[in-house]
Amino acid sequence: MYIYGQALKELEKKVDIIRYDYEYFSKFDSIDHVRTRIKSPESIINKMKKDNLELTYKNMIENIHDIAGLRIICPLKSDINTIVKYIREFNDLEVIKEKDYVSHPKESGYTSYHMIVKVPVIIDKDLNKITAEIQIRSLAMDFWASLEHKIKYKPNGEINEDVSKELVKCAKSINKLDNKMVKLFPK
Ligand code: 0O2
Repeated sequence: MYIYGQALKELEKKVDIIRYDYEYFSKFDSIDHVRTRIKSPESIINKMKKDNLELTYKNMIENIHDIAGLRIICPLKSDINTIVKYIREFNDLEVIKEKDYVSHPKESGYTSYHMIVKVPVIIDKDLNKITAEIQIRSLAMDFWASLEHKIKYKPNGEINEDVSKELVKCAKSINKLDNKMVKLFPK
């Protein structure tokens, strides 16, 4: 997993560049904070099983694109687009997939922008292109998503339907609140 850790370090350097550049020219923060994680072996195996993949190293490398994950949390929903544009501009990052759950929220109400990128990493003088996932979401949606994720993946199983419906309603309210905040804080 060392190589994924290196990929995340490279991505964090890019985030610092974005942060510095944006703040210098606009005098606003476009990034509240950043979190990184390396997917646990258990989660990797679960995902491979869910996708009906034979548990081989090759299948893992080729199909599991979120082993290295970096999450960028923005104060406002409108900052998400700004960050996406910056990421696309890095010549040495190859964007291989994008999912726009901001324009098209998931059924759960989840809104976020996901990008799968290939990050150049030099290990022992060899250049490697490592796949990583970048998730960009608002502070308010991060609050919802973190709790919802915890509730959904409770060790003692399924959540009941009423709680599930309430969570969808909460996500929709947060989305409305996010849109209101964008109007109150035009940049
Ligand atoms: P963790 O611990 O965050 O990694 P794919 O096969 O990759 O195309 P997948 O894996 O469903 O399809 O990808 P997708 O839809 O881009 O979303 C994967 C990740 O987004 C999840 O990772 C969550 O982090 C986040 N996510 C997506 N939908 C929801 C949602 O409804 N609620 C919350 N809270 N998070 C969501 P993991 O692997 O679930 O977990």
